[in-house]
Amino acid sequence: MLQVFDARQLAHAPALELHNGAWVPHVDVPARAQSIADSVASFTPATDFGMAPLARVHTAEYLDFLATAHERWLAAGRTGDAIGYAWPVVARRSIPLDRIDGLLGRFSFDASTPISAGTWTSSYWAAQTALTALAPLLDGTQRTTFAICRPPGHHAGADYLGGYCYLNNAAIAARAAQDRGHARVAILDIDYHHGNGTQDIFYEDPTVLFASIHGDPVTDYPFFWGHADERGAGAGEGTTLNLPLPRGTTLAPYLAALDRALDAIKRFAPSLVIVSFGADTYEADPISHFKIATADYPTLARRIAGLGLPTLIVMEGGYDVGALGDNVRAFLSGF
Ligand code: SP5
Ligand code: ZN
Repeated sequence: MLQVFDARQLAHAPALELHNGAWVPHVDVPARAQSIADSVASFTPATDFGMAPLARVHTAEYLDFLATAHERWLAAGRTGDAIGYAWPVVARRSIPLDRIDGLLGRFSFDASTPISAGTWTSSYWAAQTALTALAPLLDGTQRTTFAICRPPGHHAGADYLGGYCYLNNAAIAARAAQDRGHARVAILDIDYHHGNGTQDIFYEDPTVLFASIHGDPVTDYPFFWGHADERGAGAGEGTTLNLPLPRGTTLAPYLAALDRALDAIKRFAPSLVIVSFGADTYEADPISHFKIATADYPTLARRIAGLGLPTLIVMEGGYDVGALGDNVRAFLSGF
């Protein structure tokens, strides 16, 4: 199995996030990606596919903002990480603001996703990592590949960051696959958190199925997306499937939900599947609340492998750095 990792993803080093009213050390530490890379036998660095595949998913204004936000923050006389403190209420009109604080609010939705000096570099190479891992699936030389992406991507929408995510690596890979002839692509999101960015990007798109199993947003971040009645809209009605599960969920009910997601994928009949894989479903994850054990991950993976489709695995969350390498290796072993 080809595994792709690029060390430029370690440049992203946000210091703090706002958590329960306090500024606490950010959990997306560079050591996360390094521990995954250390746990796989060998990896290939990313190839540069340029900006075009990113622009298939993200707006030009957003990409320009993200690439320049930290410079603008410094130019405004600030130090450290750029972060917003005011957000537009849904459906407020878009105002062409120039002040960095206005832009940060406009292009983000939470206070846990600071832009550090290295954020653009790492986000860019995380997207290239996903594209590099996709390439051998497109030419048929591999059946399953793994992209060690950091920062993660599934909370990032077409024009917003949040949830530790800046560019939506899985969505960028999905569009690139479509551009290379895969008319129908399924994204199976098994991170603990709902992948609101991916959902938004494809919400009205009947050609991409988004199926997600996640902690119930009634109790868990990102709260405003991921409820079971969100099923897509317009031409995309029915191609979004949300399977929220309660805190404390163990393997058996998790597998029941996974089988529902896999049945939906089979009915959709894609020619390629992208797995947004978060190891934050792990029982000891410091910010999540499912009870999946390391020994359970091969079982999950075998069921996904049972689809028999070319499969790109894209790394999303997972914050128990000490166990992360073992959990990822366990998951990959099921393929
Ligand atoms: C990709 C991904 O897994 N993103 C998760 C984003 C969750 N963000 C908010 C949850 C609040 C947890 N803050 C924890 C700080 C503990 N030190
Ligand atoms: Zn997560």
